[in-house]
Amino acid sequence: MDTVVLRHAGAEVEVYLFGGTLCSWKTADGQERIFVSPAAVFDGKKAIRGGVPLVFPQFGQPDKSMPQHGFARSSLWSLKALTDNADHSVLVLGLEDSEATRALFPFPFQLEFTVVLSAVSLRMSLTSRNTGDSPFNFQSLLHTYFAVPSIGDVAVRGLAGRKFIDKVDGGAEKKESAAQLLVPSFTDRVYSDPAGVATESKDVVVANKDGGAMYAVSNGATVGGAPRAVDVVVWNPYAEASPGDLPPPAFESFVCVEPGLVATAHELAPGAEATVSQMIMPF
Ligand code: TA6
Repeated sequence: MDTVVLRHAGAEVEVYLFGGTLCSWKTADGQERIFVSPAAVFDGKKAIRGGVPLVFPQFGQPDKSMPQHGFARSSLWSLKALTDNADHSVLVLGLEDSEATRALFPFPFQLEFTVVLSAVSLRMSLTSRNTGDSPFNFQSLLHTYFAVPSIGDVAVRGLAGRKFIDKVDGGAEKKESAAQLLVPSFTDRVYSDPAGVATESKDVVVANKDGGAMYAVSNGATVGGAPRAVDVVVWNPYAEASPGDLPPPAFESFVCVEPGLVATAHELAPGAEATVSQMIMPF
């Protein structure tokens, strides 16, 4: 399966054209920062388990006629641009509607996945553009699998006070009271802002619960060019919810922190675009 490798100042990312899935980010010290399951299937049919799967036009499976998390992560993307300058190197992949996608989602669209690699950071953004003349509803998300030494030692800081949907507790709506979210067991939460209140980004730190920070993560979203409250999903299945291509103990080695427009479906007007972005700085 074809990949594109981007290098800058000793750092390197590798992105599969299949799914547009970024499957490796090595910082200049050689450390791999992105998790991919040892049992990931690379058959060009099934979405790659791990990396940064691109979720569009649905999150989960509200439309049962469409695959879980939509079709973007199991479609063949094309290379649109590769550019370099002193500060960073940029890769742009594209996906647009086809007969296959229109059979599932009857609207013209263009997606762009942009990767900006610098010596000290990785910035990703998924832009969805409505290229038709009718509005459509969509969800989109960057499903980032962060490599960690041990999920039991992970804390996610910065979500205190946020509302979240607890998918492990029947979708109950709760409010985060902890200064740092620990992930000691199966966790599947969608953090969102009170409707119509916040437009700011949701910046978090993925850390060791006993202290040291691992990743500073800035998450943002826009719809129609205006900032929109980004949602952040935190997931780890532990053994009990691990899918077949993620056999235990693989769950030990990652935490998913996923920026998206997913708490509700969003309408995109003809000609408008929406972007979900994530900027990661490892410590
Ligand atoms: O982002 C969390 C989540 O929606 C979980 O509910 C779980 O389904 C996970 O995505 C993985 O989904 P997948 O379709 O990749 O197995």
